[in-house]
Amino acid sequence: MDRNVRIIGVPMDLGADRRGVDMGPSAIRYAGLAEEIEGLDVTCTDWGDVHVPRPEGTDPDSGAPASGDAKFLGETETVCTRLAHEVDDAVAGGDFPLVLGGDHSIAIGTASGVSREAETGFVWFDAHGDFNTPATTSSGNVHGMSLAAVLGKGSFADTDWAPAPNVSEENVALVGLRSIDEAERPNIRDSDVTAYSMTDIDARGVTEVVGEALDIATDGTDGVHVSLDLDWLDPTEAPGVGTPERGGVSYREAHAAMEIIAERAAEPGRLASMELVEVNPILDRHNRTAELAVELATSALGKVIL
Ligand code: NNH
Ligand code: MN
Ligand code: MN
Ligand code: MN
Repeated sequence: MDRNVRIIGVPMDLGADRRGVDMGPSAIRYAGLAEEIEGLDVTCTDWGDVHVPRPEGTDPDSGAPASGDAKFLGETETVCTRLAHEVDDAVAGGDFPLVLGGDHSIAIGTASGVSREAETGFVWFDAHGDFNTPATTSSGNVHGMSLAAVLGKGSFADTDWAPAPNVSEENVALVGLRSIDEAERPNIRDSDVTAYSMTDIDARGVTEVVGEALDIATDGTDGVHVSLDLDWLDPTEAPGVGTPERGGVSYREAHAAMEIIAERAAEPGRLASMELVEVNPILDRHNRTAELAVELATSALGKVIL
């Protein structure tokens, strides 16, 4: 990594049902994130947390009637707007934003901040598509809608905070899918994103799939944002997530993916930003999912074995 890493925590849990994901930023810091980054001879500054309202005493229907079925949409907008400002500020200051969630709804803020002045491609590592809209969701949870929001799908098209200013569907690749809702599937199929399921990884191997995902995300863009939902990994490796799905990538496959990102992101500006989301310490075992998040981040930032 050729830039100072700016850590931005977002203790957000309004976009998911299981409580505890708001403690993700603390758990990832406790697992030694800053120390491990500095061990790579990369400087690192922790900017603390973006303020997030507590769900207690907050009305889930705050998103106004136009929100359809999306819980805490008003608060999500507030948090994502704050985060977008922080991420934009980091990029403008020449830093590399490393955002710690929190649930995946925060990606809406990261995306809007990082793409404010630059065409940005996305690689979205996840068991889920996060492609629901308020019209198709069955849970009402915004973390299952975050990528659709970034791309301005459904009623998100009518908001000024959700669609990211400079992200095109053609430059978005999802990797590792294995749990898509029935009503969500057409949203993905009818879009111009490229989606790789676990079946693709089985058939072609993680190296080839991630290489192709990076080709898509770098094609004509200024930089790539890596959004890493820890439920991308198999729950045997990452038990501390709210919605674990069997059949995810192994420990080594995850590292291989991050190492390819580091290799391909060597040109200045190529890797634009990264976020680590959905770590839930309450459901975790001895902080191992947070520790894994730290390991994968350092792999993406250039840690090599030899
Ligand atoms: N698809 C489901 C929903 O819309 C689950 C989403 N859960 C996630 N996404 N963890 O990454 O609620
Ligand atoms: Mn500012
Ligand atoms: Mn997700
Ligand atoms: Mn997920």
